[in-house]
Amino acid sequence: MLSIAHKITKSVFLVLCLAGTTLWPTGVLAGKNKPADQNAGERTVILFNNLKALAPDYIMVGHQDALSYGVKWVGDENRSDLHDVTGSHPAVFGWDIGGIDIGLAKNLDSVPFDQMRKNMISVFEAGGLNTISWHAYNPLNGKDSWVDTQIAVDVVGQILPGGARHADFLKNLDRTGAFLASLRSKNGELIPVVFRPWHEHSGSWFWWGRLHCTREQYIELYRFTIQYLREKHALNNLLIAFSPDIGYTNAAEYLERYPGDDMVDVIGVDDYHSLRQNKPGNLIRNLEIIAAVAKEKGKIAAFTETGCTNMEDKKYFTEKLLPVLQHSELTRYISWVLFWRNGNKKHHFMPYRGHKSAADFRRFVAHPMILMQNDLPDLYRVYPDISNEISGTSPD
Ligand code: BMA
Repeated sequence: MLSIAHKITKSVFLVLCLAGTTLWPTGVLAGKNKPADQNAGERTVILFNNLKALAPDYIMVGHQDALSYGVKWVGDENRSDLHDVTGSHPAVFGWDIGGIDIGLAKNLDSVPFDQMRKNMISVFEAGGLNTISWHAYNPLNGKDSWVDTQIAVDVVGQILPGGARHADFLKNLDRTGAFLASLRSKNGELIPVVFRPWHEHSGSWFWWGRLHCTREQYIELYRFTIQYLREKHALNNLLIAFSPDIGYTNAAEYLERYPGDDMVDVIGVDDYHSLRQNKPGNLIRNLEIIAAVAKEKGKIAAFTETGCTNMEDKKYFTEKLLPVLQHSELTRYISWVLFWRNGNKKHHFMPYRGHKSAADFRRFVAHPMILMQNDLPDLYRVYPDISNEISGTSPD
């Protein structure tokens, strides 16, 4: 016999299930594709679908730490180097939470986490896209992500379930999860974000890189991380980005350590090398491979990190990058390009006010395919056709 309490609980559960099933097909999400997380929140589903709808025709500009600092300034309110140069912030805002995992108040590049959270929420409120990378500290010794590329270190093996240091990893993951769970809009709703953990694993400069773990260990690390954040921290706001570095020449090589379609939403690549080495053909190939994989899997493709060191090439944007991005239907399918940070005059990947490549960047963003924040509608709303909401001229 069921107790009364059980009966009530059971009927409440049934009502919730019914509400859930009727809401999904008839509400705003009707006909929408679901992200990898089958329990993704409504805004996250909307974002995923809007990004897919924009993918064939537009490429958004992203900049790491755009609102946190630039060359010769730190922490100014509502400022970015790109705004100084073009009158608009970028469309995509990159952040890094390396350091949250060991309880620091500032990330590895000195950005205070409280300020980062506030800025991320304001990006969401303005309808823009946040993407988070994670230069995770080494849970064995508390040092940063970088290790010797020639000498294998066994960190991953020890922090996986059953490993001697698993409990230490969980502590770090709990701090990371708590930060992600604190990213909430005014009404308390989790804001959708792209989360890009364990990046550039095809190289060996990070402790989770190729030399330092097996394929199986890497995949287990990735899957464990995402499942733990989704389940233990109830995060239903994450679009997950997979982003190896260069080093693949076909889809099978690209997918060698792929953690699975149920984990990943964004098929990415970090490539600083191809243009630096004057090999645009390699970049075209790398982007075409990720775009083809993304299309085939019903996912998003993104150029998750790049940049020209110190903007030494004055025509980088219009003469090097734009021809690559425009090259084919596949390269044009890329959703965004994230340029790395403007740390200082000796370490920056974007122009700043007065810089010699500012004019070239202004010409780049004037291209109808290229989107800055000013061109974009709110990415968290449903539109009959989001392409009609883009400011300026059509891409054709
Ligand atoms: C690197 C450099 C470092 C920085 C790190 C994480 O490429 O920019 O200065 O600490 O990324 O942002």
